[in-house]
Amino acid sequence: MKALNPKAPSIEIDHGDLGPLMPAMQMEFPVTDANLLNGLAVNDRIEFTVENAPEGVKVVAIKKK
Ligand SMILES: [Cu+2]
Repeated sequence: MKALNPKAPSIEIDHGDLGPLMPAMQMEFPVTDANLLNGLAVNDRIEFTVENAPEGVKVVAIKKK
C-alpha cells in the first residue's frame, strides 16, 4: 500500500490483477470507513476486499499481511 488519506477516506494501492474488474496497477481507492485505515502504515502489505458499487469500486475491508 502506497499512501493513506484518512480524510477522504481513501487508500492508494499497488494491486495485482483483480480478475474481471481491472488489471494490475497502482491507484487510489475510496474506502467505506476511515477506521479501516487504523493501524496501517505506508508500505504495509495488505489484503483488501472491494465492492463494485454503481458509483465505483470501494474498499470495504483491509487486512494486514
Ligand atoms: Cu486498479
